[in-house]
Amino acid sequence: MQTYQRDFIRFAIERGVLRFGQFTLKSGRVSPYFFNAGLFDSGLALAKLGRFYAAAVVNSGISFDVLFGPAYKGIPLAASTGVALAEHHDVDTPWCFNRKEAKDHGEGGTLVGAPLNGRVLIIDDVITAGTAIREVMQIIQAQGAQAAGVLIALDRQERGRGELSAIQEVERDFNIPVVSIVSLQQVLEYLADDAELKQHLPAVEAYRAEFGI
Ligand code: OMP
Repeated sequence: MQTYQRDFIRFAIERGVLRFGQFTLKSGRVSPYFFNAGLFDSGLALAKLGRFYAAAVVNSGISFDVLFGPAYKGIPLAASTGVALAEHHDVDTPWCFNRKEAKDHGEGGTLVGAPLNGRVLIIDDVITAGTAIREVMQIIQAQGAQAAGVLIALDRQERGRGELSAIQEVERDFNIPVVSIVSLQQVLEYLADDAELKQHLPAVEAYRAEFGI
């Protein structure tokens, strides 16, 4: 695990973004942990978050032309990643996002920001079963653009439709890399090293045995 990844897990736990308890997921699975990116809810938290995403973009080596933040949660994530790439990595990258509802006045349409052209790096929060990200791929394909990869904060390393993880299925079906700031494996390592958080390990490991890859 790299230093920025350990720092990210600590930061997510401190902000209450990564929590332990009992949570029903979109997929219907009942999970002993949840990652709520909406709780990076201050200017400083968002600035720091953008730096973690930007570090992961650079670390991934993925080349792309435009950042895309899917509505709603992906929008501040892509925006803060773009800001951090400019401020901390000297890279000025175009970025854009979609609306969920088409607008029929003003600039119109469902896309806002830079044109959704060329190689697109999708910035999102979490992939569990892969439903949300498949919808995003349709938006990109409809524009005639090409997905270059997906960057998320947490890879929950769960099975998708079959035996592969949802992320491995997306990588296979769309022939693109999916990278994350951290994965469940790294969260487990972090928990194991922390005297207080260790108590959550058995539940998370049991969940992983049932739904994980
Ligand atoms: P899938 O569409 O099943 O891949 O689920 C991804 C979405 O689930 C995310 O975009 C979130 O809205 C939500 N989610 C979280 O935000 N954090 C989690 O830890 C788990 C989920 C989830 O419901 O699976």
